[in-house]
Amino acid sequence: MTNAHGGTLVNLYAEGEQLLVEKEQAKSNPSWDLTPRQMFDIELLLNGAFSPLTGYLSKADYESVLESMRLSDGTLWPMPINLDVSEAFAQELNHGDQVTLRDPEGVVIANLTIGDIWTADKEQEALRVFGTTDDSHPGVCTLLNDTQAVYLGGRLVGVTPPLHYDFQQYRKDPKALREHFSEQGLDNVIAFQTRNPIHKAHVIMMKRLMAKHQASLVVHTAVGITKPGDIDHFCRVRCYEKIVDKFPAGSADISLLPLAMRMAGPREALWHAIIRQNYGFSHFIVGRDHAGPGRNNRGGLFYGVTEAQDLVGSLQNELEIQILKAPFLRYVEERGEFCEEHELLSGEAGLYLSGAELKQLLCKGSEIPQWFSYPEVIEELNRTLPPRSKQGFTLFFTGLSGSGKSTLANGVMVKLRERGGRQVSLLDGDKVRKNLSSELTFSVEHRNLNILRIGYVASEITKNGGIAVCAPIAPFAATRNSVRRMVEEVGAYIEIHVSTPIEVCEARDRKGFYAMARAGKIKDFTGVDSPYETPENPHLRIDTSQHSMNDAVDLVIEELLKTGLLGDDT
Ligand code: PPS
Repeated sequence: MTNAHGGTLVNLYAEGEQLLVEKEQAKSNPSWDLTPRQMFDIELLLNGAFSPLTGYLSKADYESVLESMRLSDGTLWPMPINLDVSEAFAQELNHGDQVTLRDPEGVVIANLTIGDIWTADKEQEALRVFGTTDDSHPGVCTLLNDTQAVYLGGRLVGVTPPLHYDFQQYRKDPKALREHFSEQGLDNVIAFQTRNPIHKAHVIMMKRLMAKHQASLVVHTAVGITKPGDIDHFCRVRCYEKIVDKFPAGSADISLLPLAMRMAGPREALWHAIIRQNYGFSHFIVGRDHAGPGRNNRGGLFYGVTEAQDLVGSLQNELEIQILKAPFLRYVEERGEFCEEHELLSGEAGLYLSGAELKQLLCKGSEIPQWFSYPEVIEELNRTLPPRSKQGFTLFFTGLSGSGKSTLANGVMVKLRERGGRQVSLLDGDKVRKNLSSELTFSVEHRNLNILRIGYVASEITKNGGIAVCAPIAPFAATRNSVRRMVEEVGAYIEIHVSTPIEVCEARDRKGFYAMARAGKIKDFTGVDSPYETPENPHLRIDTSQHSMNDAVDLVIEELLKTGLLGDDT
């Protein structure tokens, strides 16, 4: 299908007879359960948002994309899109085999006919796509830690479109949005990509571009995976609903893009533009530090603020969609208006609040300045984002057996309850092993599974505003990091290393396990014949042989007060 904007649109869904054949084949194919990230990718592959892709990239296309942001036939396409699967699953697969891809409930989404199978060089991919292997970059972190080792390329045939229950009135696939634009006679429509709430400066910036290009506007918001810690899309969409009437009647709309962002800056901006072209937009706004992941470990930006605008702008002649550079507006108090940098008079500084600064104000429960946003938007943000002192968090104690972590965790829990006003749950190592992980051994694999279970429960408690106090041994750094990432998607994660030396733990030997381990009666005992990887960067280290338990509890509470999570201090 073609229309005025966007070129040929791929549609990978089977219909009629072919659909019946695909459903039949799915019954005997090996199955792969798609992860949330893979669900977003496949939705956009199948509905043509990723046109001209007809499936996951072949190895040649993948390498070409990394090298030159183009498929091997020269077509612009900056982002590797592959199905990553485990080595164990890949072992059974060969070129030409079919795999059925299912959603987490087992519904058949698509059949994949495998073209290429290969083990990805992830460090190389990170360098090419993100320009760094620094895993404080969220895209790099996902790639290096969560993406499976083996990549599949191949052709997809869609069976069932992924289902969404939320905001259905705003969910239009590329075909539906193109048809909508045609029916409404909308020739010029600007897409505004965002993963944040919209405030006054954004609205004024968009109005300026709309007037200049005689265009209407769609807030085409990413609602798949965005940057960890972002305000969730439920709240954001409710905020967008409050700003639509700030535009001339009927000129602005909302539409949802189920995109798993990579936060790859310039490359990602180009990808965003191509996707919006596929949705039939005539114009696309590229922002400052577009799809930037924030600051790196040294406090600097990963990409230059105009790098994305420069890259996409330089490729304008290969794009059908017109690229608009977002002007950067500041509020000039003296004049009571927003100005672009070049409009500032000498001596005028202009006010600006970054997304992170806004979040800080909301977390402190501080007032948001009137010049910055609309009261309706602020009210909505306050409704969803309680101040930090009312948000959930996870307090994760890790340390050797006998280090005192259970006693300390219990003491802290009791103190928190004494303060009141918060729901506290204790996930102690022994108790979890009895109730949640009774079938698990102390092998590396089972320990990791045990800790991930604790992390899952802790993140659920945290998400719902509770305090999860965890006290397992958790000997492996990578697993602790997985828990941290899981929790940080929904709240704060505080790690406390109970660093009591092994000699002291062994001398205490309350349960007699050290003696049994030394005598070879227990195998894989942490610190004896199984390793403990010392946390590199915990919030606090407490050696319980150097402090009374009362003091140790106080140290933890003091640390929590410093973070603002208990409300009395910041
Ligand atoms: S892990 O590694 O985090 O999964 O361990 P965890 O679930 O916290 O262990 C809970 C308690 O199991 C007892 N125990 C052992 N610990 C370590 N290694 C071996 N092989 C082992 N076998 C039994 C031990 O008493 C742990 O409790 P704590 O409170 O740490 O002493």
